[in-house]
Amino acid sequence: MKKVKHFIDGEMTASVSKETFPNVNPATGKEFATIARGDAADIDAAVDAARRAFQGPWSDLSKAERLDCLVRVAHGIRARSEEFLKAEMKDTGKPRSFAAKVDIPRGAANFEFFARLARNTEHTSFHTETGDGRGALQYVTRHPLGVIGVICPWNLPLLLLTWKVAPALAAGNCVVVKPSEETPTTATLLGEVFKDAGVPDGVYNVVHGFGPGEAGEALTKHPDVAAITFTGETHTGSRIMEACAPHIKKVSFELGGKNPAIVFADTDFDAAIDGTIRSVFSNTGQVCLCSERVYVERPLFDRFVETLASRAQDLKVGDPFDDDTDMGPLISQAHREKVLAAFASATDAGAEVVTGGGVPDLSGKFKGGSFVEPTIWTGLPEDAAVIKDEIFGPVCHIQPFDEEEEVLAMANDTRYGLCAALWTRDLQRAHRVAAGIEAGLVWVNSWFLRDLRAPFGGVKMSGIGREGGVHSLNFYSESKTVCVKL
Ligand code: NAD
Ligand code: 6OD
Repeated sequence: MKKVKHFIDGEMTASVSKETFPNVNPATGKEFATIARGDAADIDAAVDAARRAFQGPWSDLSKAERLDCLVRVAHGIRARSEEFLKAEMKDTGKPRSFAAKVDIPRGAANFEFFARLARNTEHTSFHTETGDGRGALQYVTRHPLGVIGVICPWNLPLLLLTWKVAPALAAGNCVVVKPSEETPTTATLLGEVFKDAGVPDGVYNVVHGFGPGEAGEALTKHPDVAAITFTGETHTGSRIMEACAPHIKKVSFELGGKNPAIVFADTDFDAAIDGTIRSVFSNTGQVCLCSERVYVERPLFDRFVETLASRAQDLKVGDPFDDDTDMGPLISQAHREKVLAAFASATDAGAEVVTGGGVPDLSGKFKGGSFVEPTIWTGLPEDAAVIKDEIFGPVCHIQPFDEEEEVLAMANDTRYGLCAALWTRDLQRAHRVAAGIEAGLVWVNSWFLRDLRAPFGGVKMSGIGREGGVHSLNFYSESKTVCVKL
């Protein structure tokens, strides 16, 4: 059986302990590879390699040479894009229709984008009056932090990993990545690409394994890791923050969400339906930006619910490798149990199940996959658990509203604050509601439309800090102000 190994100091290596665990295809439930199970000893080796690369070969290169390396990595991903695509589809069960458009192209684009951005960053300077007619010149330089710990989730494995690794390296650091235990393969393939691109050994390291008490926790606690960049669940973020506290490590957190979509009666109906189908069901609802709470102005409510349900029923659920498939499985049986528990909780709380609510009847090898049906509920009170807690599955609840103030209050009544989608033709209202929404990102008449320069991140329990453009480069570096009396 295929073995997925760590990538440490430019070499594919087994765990010091020799322990492994299974890699399961969520579309079939079948194990297809074993994964090295890293612990503190493997993290020590990876951090040591990264520290040596940072103190030597990586920092010895000029900035232009380092950024050229990143461009070669982007080319390397593109040259092997079919291999990356198949690996991502097998690890996650995501359909080709999504992964080929989103995950893999963004993996390459992240490297090119941050290489270009870092090439064009400018230093700031100030002239300060000193009262003696001569003044002082203050200039600000930026410096890498050293070794960065990168901890990633399973929902967009290559996209989110490269979204962190590319700016960290562009700012001059070296990295140790702990991918999700569910999705190890593309992180490892990327090691081969780094090697082929001639990037010095130790600049990019990968240690596989679990979080609590194992590789993930060891990375957060390692004294030579200067900062942790993490995307995942809010609860995990709290654990990581505690682990980072003793060394006052910098943290950047992209966490959970319970995102609202608000549809006003004046909307372009077809656009709102198309957008909401995407924002609820893309990647089987496993995008942190997905809308799990949909609010529809009452005059449009019945028509919207009926049309969205009919479109959800048309989604083709099944084989990720079939070009026509719209929705693959959830990431694992364990996650399916969690989503099915939410389905049960919704019906217990009195939801009307407009469509879905169960497991699709798939035949052959997909019988063992962790599939659920695209699901839509109505009729729940706003304090129902499934309206409060992130489900991370292909499901939404649709609530009617009458007044703008009322819908803003419902949209903001959550501990999360990642994003929102507004659907309206009234741009004055769009600006007003966008201003009132408590979230880091608001899309108007669109969803997941990305400009990599824009700050990305959440408020409240959806995260700390911003990624994107210079915000990423600033997180992965520290400024130094030099004041020269003239
Ligand atoms: P998770 O928090 O369970 O795991 C994420 C990573 O953290 C994994 O690599 C895991 O091994 C590691 N980990 C777990 N416990 C750890 C610990 N104590 N110390 C160190 N590492 C630890 O999240 P997940 O289930 O992989 O991903 C789904 C979650 O991620 C959802 O809540 C989703 O909203 C969130 N997410 C947020 C964003 C965003 O941009 N805000 C993007 C994607 C996913
Ligand atoms: O597009 C991105 O850069 C990004 N960070 C997306 C996050 C999606 C969450 O699942």
